[in-house]
Amino acid sequence: MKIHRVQTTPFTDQKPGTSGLRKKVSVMRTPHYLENFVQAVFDARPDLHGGTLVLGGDGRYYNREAIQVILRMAVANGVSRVLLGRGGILSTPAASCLIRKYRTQGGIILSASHNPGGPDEDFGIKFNTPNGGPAPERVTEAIHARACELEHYRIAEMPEVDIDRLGRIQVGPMTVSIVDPVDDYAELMQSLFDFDRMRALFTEGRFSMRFDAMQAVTGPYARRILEEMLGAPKGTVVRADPLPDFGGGHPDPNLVHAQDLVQAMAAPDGPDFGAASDGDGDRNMILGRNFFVTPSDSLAVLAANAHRVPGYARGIAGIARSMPTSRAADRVARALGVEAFETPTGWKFFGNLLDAGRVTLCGEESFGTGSDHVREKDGLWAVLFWLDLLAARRESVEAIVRDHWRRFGRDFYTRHDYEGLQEDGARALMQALRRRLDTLPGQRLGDYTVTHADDFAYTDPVDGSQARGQGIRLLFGDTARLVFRLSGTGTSGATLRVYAERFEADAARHGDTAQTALEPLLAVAREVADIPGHTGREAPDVVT
Ligand code: G16
Repeated sequence: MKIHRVQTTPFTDQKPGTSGLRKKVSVMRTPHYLENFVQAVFDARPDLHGGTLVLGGDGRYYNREAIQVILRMAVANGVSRVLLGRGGILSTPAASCLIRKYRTQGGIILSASHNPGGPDEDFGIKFNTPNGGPAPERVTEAIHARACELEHYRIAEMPEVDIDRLGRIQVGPMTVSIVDPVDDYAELMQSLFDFDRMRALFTEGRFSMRFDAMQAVTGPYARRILEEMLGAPKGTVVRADPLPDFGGGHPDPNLVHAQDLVQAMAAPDGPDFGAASDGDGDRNMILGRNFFVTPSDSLAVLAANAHRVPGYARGIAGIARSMPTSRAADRVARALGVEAFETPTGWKFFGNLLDAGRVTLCGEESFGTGSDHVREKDGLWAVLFWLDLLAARRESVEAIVRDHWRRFGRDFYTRHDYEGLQEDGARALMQALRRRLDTLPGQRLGDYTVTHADDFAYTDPVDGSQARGQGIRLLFGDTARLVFRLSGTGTSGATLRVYAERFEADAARHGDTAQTALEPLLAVAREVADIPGHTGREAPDVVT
């Protein structure tokens, strides 16, 4: 087998964002671009030489071509075994599961998550470390540094590998083991949840569910587990076939992009339980009949009920949430007497806490929930957790959440996204806020008085690593909070995220909608950040 050493010019824009490198397909297809990044991964992770690499992606446009390139480069870089999902398919949590279960030296996951797919849309690539989690910043920085200085990459000359047949293929000195993408993941789910109890829900026939796979990677996982293993009627999983362009949709499980599901759940005879997941299967949205569970509440409810689910019946060690996620989970942690952590946005920041056994459950407002069973957020896991809870409590989704609010109080919560902004304007907005951090405390803004203002910084309690500039926080006493940050996952322009929350202990006031309860606070946000002035926008593009 011939190994070529191909000359390349460094690409300085290969800096991974919140979760890996995400670019337009056209950029990824620039000659040597993908190869440059992959070589940087191999160079930054010498353990892969002679080691095992997990490989797979969410099946989006360019997935199959990229898999072939990475296989050729893996041989050339001395990888001894690649564990590949059949057809190049692995959901992000399933990839994490494989990396951990087979104690590999890491994995390459091809996905741009909830971003649209297709020739003119997005592609992504990220490296996960042997703990199964997204590479921490010191690793992504090493990969980026290497990508900026590379002069050559190594690639083998070989025929295409048939990635659609299960089994082992020998490619020169390297073995490619093509595995069923669902098997190991399904087995892990069985070890955590009470499958008999959930099956009874369906077989008794008084319960109905709709799972929207959004024509993305979770379809095969949900079909196998919900319909084949748990006996949910065929058709429970809709839009179940993964498509390279996600059917032209935006595979983001939220109230805007999963409209069909939201409407189905609003019908008088709609299903009892609705759920959706995203492009690569790590996000989730939870709905009851005509009832939306915010991701922040979902984390808090799961934590408060974890003792009812077999995998967590022994109790949880602690709970972590990303900073912009509401503080609902902190109240549960306090009640349980366990530690609560507030980390920057990005699942990678949970890794050390999970590895150290300090936390069991983690969650983010961006429709991400997970636990120590893998090191990624896990969409279907969250859905199964809820399903097991519904089976255990035999109450509706809405009843469970309202009961939770009565016990712990309600954290009204919303996020407003202003998308496709001019980068200069968005940066200027953040800079202007930053300049006022010292003078804002004590000021009265609308109905609220600022008690604390900062640019969130985090010191990892396990290894002491630091992250700065993670979002502007304006605190208004213990009850209300505004957060401003720029998204780190977009591929063009800038996205401003404004997060608003307000705590309400009085159950008599829990009936308001989040938008009504938070409008005065959102008015403060518009004004204090001068959103119209900096962005030219009067209203957000997406409200969740
Ligand atoms: C990624 C990260 C999450 C983060 C989300 C949004 O999710 O893994 O931790 O919360 O992006 O990030 P941002 O607000 O910077 O756009 P995913 O599902 O895209 O991998």
